[in-house]
Amino acid sequence: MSDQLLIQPSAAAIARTHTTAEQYDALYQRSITDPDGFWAEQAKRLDWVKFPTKIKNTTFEYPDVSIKWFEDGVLNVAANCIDRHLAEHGDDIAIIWEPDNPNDQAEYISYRTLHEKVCRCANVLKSLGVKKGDRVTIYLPMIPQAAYAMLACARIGAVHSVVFGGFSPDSLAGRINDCDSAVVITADEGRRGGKTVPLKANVDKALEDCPGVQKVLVVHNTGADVAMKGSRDVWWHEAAAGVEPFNDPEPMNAEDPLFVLYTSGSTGKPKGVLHTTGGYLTYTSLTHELSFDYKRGEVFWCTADVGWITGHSYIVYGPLANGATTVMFEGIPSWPDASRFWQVVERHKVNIFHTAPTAIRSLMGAGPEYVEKYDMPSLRLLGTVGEPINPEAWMWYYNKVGKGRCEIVDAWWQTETGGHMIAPFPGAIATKPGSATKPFFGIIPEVLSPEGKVQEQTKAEGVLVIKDSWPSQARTIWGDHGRFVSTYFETYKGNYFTGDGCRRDEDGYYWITGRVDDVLNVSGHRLGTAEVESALVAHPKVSEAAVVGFPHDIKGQGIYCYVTLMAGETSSDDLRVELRNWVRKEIGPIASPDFIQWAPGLPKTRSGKIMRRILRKVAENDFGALGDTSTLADPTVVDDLIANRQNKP
Ligand code: 6R9
Repeated sequence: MSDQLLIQPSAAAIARTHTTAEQYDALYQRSITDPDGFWAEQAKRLDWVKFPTKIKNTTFEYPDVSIKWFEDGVLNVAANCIDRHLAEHGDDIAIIWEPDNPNDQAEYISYRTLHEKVCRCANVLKSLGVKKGDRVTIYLPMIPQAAYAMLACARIGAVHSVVFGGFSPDSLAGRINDCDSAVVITADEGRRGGKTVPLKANVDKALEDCPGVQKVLVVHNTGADVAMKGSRDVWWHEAAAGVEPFNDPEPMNAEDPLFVLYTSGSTGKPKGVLHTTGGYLTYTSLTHELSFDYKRGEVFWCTADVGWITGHSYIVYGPLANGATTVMFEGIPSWPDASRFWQVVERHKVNIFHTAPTAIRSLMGAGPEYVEKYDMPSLRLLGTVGEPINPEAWMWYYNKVGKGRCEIVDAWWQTETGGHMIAPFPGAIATKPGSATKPFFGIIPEVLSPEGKVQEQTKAEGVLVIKDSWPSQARTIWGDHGRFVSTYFETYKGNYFTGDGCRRDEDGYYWITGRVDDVLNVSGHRLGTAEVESALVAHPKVSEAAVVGFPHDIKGQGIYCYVTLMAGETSSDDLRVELRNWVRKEIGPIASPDFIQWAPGLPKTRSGKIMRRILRKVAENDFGALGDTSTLADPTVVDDLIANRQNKP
């Protein structure tokens, strides 16, 4: 064993676990040596209209990548998440909705009520002309209607594309047009941290550039006075009152699309990651049960937004497929103060709590008094996801929030993987603060050198790839299968390339070190440097821009921008503020630059390529490690960059 801190599972976790340490080893081996047998058995956890006879049919062979799971199976995701629980568990609570303002009433939505709401929404969508295979964009705050809308799409076989409510009208328009949605679902306004978000106004603005959108379904949420456009805009509550509360779920092929979710890559254009029906639900339901050791009756709270994959898989689909009680929280961790999360845990007797390292670090920074007031005896397990967690934050989570008696589950995965890939099985795998530990069933991680050489030793460092397919893997990028193949399967042939760097220690534990491509992870949100660059150069005064990440205490990574102005323009602090607001408007507040440095020239090679390595080092204040600058077209720009490095926002 290594000398790193190793935290053994508690006696309580061992006593109740679904999977003991011995079972984990045996089942993992079986999942690798006999994937057909293993996954056929796991698929039985769902209700199928027709159980599949073909289980795995996949190849990572470049360029003929093809991924099919359960391909002759037929099922409906909404029926699995709702209808099958009705007979025995109809009165169980499916969703606890906790509003932004702690003085407002929570809502408790039973599976029976969920059924009615989803059926009505499904019928409304049909009445608006939505058919199987059509795309529907959902731009909603964290209100129950977001889950109803997703499940209603799944029920009628429409493909949803949820866009995070913090994205700007421009970002929304790009995502609507990319997947050709004819229907958008939104709300008058959203609420977050005591403020309102003008969602309907944003949609109106976005739709100026979306000629294909025919109908907008609007949730009456805050009651704000919003403009409704005659034949286009429809109030949800009015339409829902006029349709039947029953709807027969559409039988779907296991490989029919379930949803598209846009995520950032290393180019300026976000990718529409496509997930399908049978494999996605089998895997998210299995990981939800095993990674959290979930048992029926427990209250499960994942604090993500449904606009991200974590919200899709572990607020909506995984938990509801398992008949769980899932908490949906409209608010933020810091409002009205830094005890808001703990107040909600006590109020709803949450057993399993799941959040992101950025939230943990900021609450840690707010001081211990907020969390110490709360005993939280209901808590049993704490999850962390979205970015690497530093051991200090891990220990704070373990000691202060979990009071030293809760298991910590650090789950590494991605929008493209659909569900958890590397995570400790509670009660079976000892944890190490900062490590996501061991692979889930069916997952074969491999560490390669950057040049692609397999690292044979257990102890190794390099890039992380996955050697074979798993059921909830993304199938393609919407409308651009070539980009799917080149992004994930071209660099390290025969493998799925994750874009992450990683270290494997002598015990075979995986430690994710972060992205090795031009993707930033700011507060757990993925953002392409190229997206921020194209927003900057869209400003009339900007001629060129280069964006890099730098280590940030709370956010994990911050955004550092080098900007070259058009000839004749003068730099000023006012212009800095203007550019920062411009980027917020172009993409959304999550892309707000931390630093903007005026750069009369950028470090380019003679072939015109920007040497980002140098820009990263300057942003990190690490001038000693600039490396070879002799290939630069003009090496003197580096002195100017160093002299003008920003250390004040
Ligand atoms: C689920 C999600 C994916 C990227 C991924 C990696 C980082 C996620 C992590 C983690 C270290 C963890 N990441 N979980 N890094 N430890 N437990 O976040 O999906 O938004 O697509 O981001 O996030 O860099 O490649 P997504």
